[in-house]
Amino acid sequence: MLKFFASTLSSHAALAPHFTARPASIPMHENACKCTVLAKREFSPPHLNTRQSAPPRTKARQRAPSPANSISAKRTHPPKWQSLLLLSLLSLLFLLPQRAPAQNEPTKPNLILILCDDLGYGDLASYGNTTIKSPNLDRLATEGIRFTDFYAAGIQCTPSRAGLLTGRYPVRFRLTYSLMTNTPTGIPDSETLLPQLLQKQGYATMLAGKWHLGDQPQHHPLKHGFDHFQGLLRGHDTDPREFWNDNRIIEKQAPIETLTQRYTTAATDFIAAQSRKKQPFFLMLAHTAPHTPLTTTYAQAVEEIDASIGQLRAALKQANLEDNTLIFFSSDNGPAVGKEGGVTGPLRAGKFSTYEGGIRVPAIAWFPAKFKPRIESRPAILLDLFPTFLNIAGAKPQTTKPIDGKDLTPLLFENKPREGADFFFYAQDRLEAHRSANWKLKLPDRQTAPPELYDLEKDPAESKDVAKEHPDIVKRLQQQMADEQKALTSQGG
Ligand SMILES: [Ca+2]
Repeated sequence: MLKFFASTLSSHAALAPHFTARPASIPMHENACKCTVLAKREFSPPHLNTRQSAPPRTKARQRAPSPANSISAKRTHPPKWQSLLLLSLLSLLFLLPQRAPAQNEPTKPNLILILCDDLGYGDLASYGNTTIKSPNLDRLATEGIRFTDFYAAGIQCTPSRAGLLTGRYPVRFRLTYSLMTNTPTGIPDSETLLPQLLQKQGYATMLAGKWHLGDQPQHHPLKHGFDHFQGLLRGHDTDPREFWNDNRIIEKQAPIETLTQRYTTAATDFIAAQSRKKQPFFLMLAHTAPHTPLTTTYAQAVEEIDASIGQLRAALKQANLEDNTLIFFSSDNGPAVGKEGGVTGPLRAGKFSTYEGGIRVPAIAWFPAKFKPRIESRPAILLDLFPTFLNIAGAKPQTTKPIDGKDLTPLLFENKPREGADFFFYAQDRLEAHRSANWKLKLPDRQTAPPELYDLEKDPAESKDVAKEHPDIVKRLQQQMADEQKALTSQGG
């Protein structure tokens, strides 16, 4: 079954040969240099200007003096009635309302985040799968930036989503387990979520799909930054499977086989509505698939997600928003491995593990008007989307709390390195693994055993523990883990 994964991951191009040397349709810096003035005014990243160049100088300033103007200039004092008329006109101008924004004024980019539930690293053709068909995702990957070393923010649903929407390791606010039905725990009011800050930037916000950050009234997505919500408060493996439309339950037991299409329809309707309003939007499309239970095969569940991407792109095209919309596609954690689960490609273990199979996930960033297509092998993590999306929207995190994610706009827009090369991975509240550049230190499940060291560049499958060969590196990474825990404790969340 996994014959295609026999080759190592160190040569990602070999897994997806069609990604190599595809020319960008639009040169990345072409628009950037045209509109510096507006870029600084509208957004933080200077590369984000979209639709128009800086306003031209006024004709009066550009024009050489005409003979008529010269004659006027020779007059010493205009007649009194002319001065009065001028004063009246000026007064009238002050009384007029402020002008409405021009049609072609730059609009903030729309942000679409598509998050799958338990989609494995090896489940897509662009990541080496040869049995599941995903033409729409393949196209998204060839037109966008495909990450080879992208990490989830947790090893299971709730912590990963909490990290994604706050930009902070969820251990900081003790949301480290996936929530069950009717538990009092949920996303704390003290956390500021990405959609809340995007609302302040004038964005309309919608969650279509799964929330899983609490099912009590105070945890509802409409109370944490989403203007609209269509989907489930919990996983679809819980009973009852209530389907919500904003703050109302509209179906007590939503059939599993309808869910992907329902989320997709909600998402495309939202896109159409927003295009009519001409308001930027943040859409989080959080599929419950291909998490079990499934009413189809696993492959069909992934293929339905792929079809959903096709519908989403058709909706963007129909709304004429393709040039001003960023799509980020990823998964909340690795796949459940087993009969009904997905595949991790060459990676070790799966969901619930801090070996690569549990945390390394597919990730595609698509914004063809701005991103050059490429394969990106430098690591990044879902936590990074918080400061990245905020920067694109022209905002700062606006919180005094530490943010663990790093702004990826330099990496995405200008192919510059991400700030920081250290990534920490928690199993519930236990700091269990640390990646620093190509090295990964992994504490074993049995806490008495010594830590394992892997060179992910040479051995992405984590098959050969090289801790004994590199005691100095083990010591350095152990110290960094200890420092990280100390800092986290001293910051008090
Ligand atoms: Ca999950």
